[in-house]
Amino acid sequence: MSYVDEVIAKITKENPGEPEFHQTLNEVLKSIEVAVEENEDIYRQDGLLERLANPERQIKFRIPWVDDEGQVQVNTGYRVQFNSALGPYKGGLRFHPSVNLGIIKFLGFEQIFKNSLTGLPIGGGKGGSDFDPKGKSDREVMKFCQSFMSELYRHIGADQDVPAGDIGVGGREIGYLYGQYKRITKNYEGVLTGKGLTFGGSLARTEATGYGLLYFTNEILKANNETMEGKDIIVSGSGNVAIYAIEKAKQLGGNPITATDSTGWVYDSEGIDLELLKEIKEIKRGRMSDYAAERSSAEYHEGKGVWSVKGDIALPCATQNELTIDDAKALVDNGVICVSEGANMPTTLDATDYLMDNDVLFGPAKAANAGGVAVSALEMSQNSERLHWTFDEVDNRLQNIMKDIFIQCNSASKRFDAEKNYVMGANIAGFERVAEAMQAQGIV
Ligand code: NDP
Ligand code: 2IT
Repeated sequence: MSYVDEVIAKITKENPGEPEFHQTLNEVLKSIEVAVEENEDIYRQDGLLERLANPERQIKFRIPWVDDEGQVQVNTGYRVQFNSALGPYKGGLRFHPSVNLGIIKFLGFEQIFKNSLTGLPIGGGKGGSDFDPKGKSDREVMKFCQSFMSELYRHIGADQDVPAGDIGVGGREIGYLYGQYKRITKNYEGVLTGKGLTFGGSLARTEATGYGLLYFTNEILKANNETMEGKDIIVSGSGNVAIYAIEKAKQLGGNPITATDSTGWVYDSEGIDLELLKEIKEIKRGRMSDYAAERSSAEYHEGKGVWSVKGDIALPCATQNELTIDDAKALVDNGVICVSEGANMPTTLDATDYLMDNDVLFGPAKAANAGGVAVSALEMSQNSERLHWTFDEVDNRLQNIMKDIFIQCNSASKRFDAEKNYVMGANIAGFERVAEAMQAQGIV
C-alpha cells in the first residue's frame, strides 16, 4: 500500500462519521500522491501526512443564549486550528444548521492549502456553529454572537488565530463578534477580518472572493484562448460570493443568467439585475422568489435544478457537493466550457472527474476562491501597520495574487505531466509550501 493510501485509511478509520472530511482527505491526498512519492521515505519516517491530516487542536464548546421569547437556546460551537506552519490559523466561521465537526474539519483542511497558495503568511483553520441566523431578529443574532465570542476569545488573537466570515457570517455578525472580543480582552486588534470599514475592515474584502473567482477564471480562459466576453454564466448561490462573482462577471463582459438560494433558483433571460439582487439579499434578507416577483424576465423554480440551464461557464457559489455527476452530465451536454468553484468543494469527485474527462476547464475551489482569504490577509497587514489602503490598491494586489495562483497551479500541473489539471496543480503547489515549512520546523 502506498503511504498516501495508508494515511487515508488510517485517518478515515480514526475519524468515523465525518464524510465531508473523508472526501477532502481523499481528493487532496490522492492528487498529491505523485509529489509525495518523490520524498516518500522521509515523509513516512517524519509522519508528515499524519501530522498534516490531524488538526493541531480542535475546540468544541457550548453556546447558551436567550431568544426574544425569553427561552434559553443552546447551540454548539467549533474552532479547528488545523495547521500553523505558515502563519496564524486563518479561516472563516460558518453559522448554518448543518454544521458539525466533520464539516468544519473538511473546511479547515482545504483552508491549509488554499492559504498556502496565496503566498501570504497564514495557516489554516475554520470554525462555526449549528446556529441558524435565518429568521432570527438582529438582537437574537447579537446575543448569539456575544455568547459565541465569550468562549472563542480565549483561543484566538491577532497573532494566533484570526477568524472571518463564511456561510451565515457576514458584516453584521463580524461586527457583533468584534465588539464582544474587544469588550472582554480590552484589545483593539486585527483578530477578525471582514470588519466594518469604520473599525479596521479592508476596502474590497466584501468583494474579494467573488472578484477573485472571476480573476482566476479569466486566467484559465486566457491560457486556453477563450474570453469571458459574451459568455452566458450559470451561477449558484446568492450570498457574498455569488453576488460579487456576478458583479465582476458583468464587468468583464460576461452574462450571468442564474442565481439560487436554498429554496429555489432563478433563470433571468435578460441577465441578473445586480442592484435588485443586492437589495433583496443584502438589505431585505429576502428570497430568490422575491427577485422573480419583481422581474418579468425571471423564472422561479422551486428546489434544485440550476445546472440544467444552458450556459458557457458554471460558477457554483453556494455550498459543498451541490454539483453532482448528473449535473456534470447536463452541463457537458449543454456545451459548458469551464466550471470554476466559488464555494468550497461544491463539485463531487465523480462530477469533477467527469468534467475534466470531457475537456471542461476546471478551476478548483482552493485556488479559485482564495481571493477572500487573501484580502483577509491584506486586512491583517493593514491592521498591523494601522493604516488603510485604497480600494484600487487592494484590488490590484488581489488581481496579482490570483494571477500568481494560476501560474502556480499551471506550472505544478506541467511539472507532473498533467497539463491543464488545475486540481492537481493547486493541491501540489499548496502542499509543497506547507510541507517545506513543516519539515523545517521539526516534529511539532
Ligand atoms: P452566504 O451565507 O453569504 O451565502 C450562501 C449562499 O448559498 C446563499 O444563497 C444560501 O442560500 C446558499 N446556500 C447555503 N447553504 C446551502 C445549502 N445547503 N443548499 C443550498 N443553498 C445553500 O455565504 P458565502 O457566499 O460567504 O459562501 C458561499 C460559499 O463560498 C461557501 O461554500 C463558502 O465556504 C465559500 N467561500 C466563502 C468565502 C467568503 O469570503 N465569504 C471565501 C471562500 C469560499 P440561503 O440563503 O437560502 O441559505
Ligand atoms: O473559505 C474561505 O476561504 C473563507 N470563508 C474566507 C476565510 C477568511 O479568513 O477570510
